[in-house]
Amino acid sequence: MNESSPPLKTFIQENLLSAMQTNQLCLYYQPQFSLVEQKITGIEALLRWHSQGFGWLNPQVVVAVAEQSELIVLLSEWTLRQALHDFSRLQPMIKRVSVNLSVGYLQRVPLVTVVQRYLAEAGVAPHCLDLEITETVVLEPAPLLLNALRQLRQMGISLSIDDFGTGYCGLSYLKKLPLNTVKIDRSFLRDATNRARDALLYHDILQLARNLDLRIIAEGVETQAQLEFLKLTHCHEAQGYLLGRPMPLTKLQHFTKAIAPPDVLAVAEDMHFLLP
Ligand code: G
Ligand code: MN
Repeated sequence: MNESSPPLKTFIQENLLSAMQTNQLCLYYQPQFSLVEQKITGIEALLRWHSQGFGWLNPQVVVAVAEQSELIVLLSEWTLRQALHDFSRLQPMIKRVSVNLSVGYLQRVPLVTVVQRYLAEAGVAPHCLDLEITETVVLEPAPLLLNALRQLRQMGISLSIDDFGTGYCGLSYLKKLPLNTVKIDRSFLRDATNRARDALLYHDILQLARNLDLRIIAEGVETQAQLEFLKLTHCHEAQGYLLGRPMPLTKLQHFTKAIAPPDVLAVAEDMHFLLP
C-alpha cells in the first residue's frame, strides 16, 4: 500500500508544495455519528490530491513519500491549518474536527506551539480539536513526545488512537498515554456480522476500551447490519460509507443541513444470536 513507483514518488516530491499552493491538494471531511444522540458529533479531515499527471493520488502514498523528508512538516501543518480554518466555518453546527498526524511529523516538531498557533489563528477552541495518531506512534514514544501529548490534553484537545488493533503492539500504552478515544479498525467490523467468533472479538475490544473509560468510534460502517450490531453492543460513535463518505467542505455544509438521522434504532431480530 505504501509502495510507490519511482515516477510517482518523484512526482509527489516535486509537486507537493505547489499542489498545496494551488488548491490541487484539499481536505475532504467524513462525518462521525453518535449512536446515542443520533446526530453528527464530529468530522474527520482526510487528505485528497487530484493531480494533473496521475489523477487522484492515494493519500497514504502521498504521506509515506512526504515522510521521507521535511515535506512531511509542510504537509502536516498545511493540513492542520486548513482543517481548523474549514472547521471555523462549520461551527456551531459541528462540534469537533479530527486531524490525522503522522509518525514522521510527530517526531520532528514542537507540537504544542504549532497547534496553539493554528487554533488561535482560526479562532477555534482547543476542545473542538481531536488529533488522531496510530499505534505505531506509541510503540516507543520519546519522552518529549509524551510530554507534548500530555500538554495537549491539558489544553483540552482530545487524542485518538486510529486503526486500533492493527499496530501489533502491546496494550500497556493505553494506560501510559493520555487518550480519550479509540477508533476500532474497520477490519474488525467487516466480519462481525457474519461470524459469531468475530462478533465476540469486536465485543471484547469494545469492553476493553470501555473499561479504560475511552470513547469508542467504530470505523468502516458499510452496511445496515453492521450499524445495528454496533447499536446492540453500545458502541458510542460510528463512521463509514453507510453514514457518509468523505466529501468536500461545500458538500458537507449541505449534508449537515439536509440529513435525517440514520435509522440506528431498528435492531434486526436475527442479530441477537451474535452477542454473548
Ligand atoms: O486510517 P484512517 O482511518 O484515518 O483512514 C481513513 C480512510 O478510510 C479514508 O481514506 C476513507 O476514505 C476510508 N474510509 C472511510 N470510511 C470507510 C468505509 O466505510 N469503508 C472503507 N473501506 N473505507 C473507508
Ligand atoms: Mn483517521
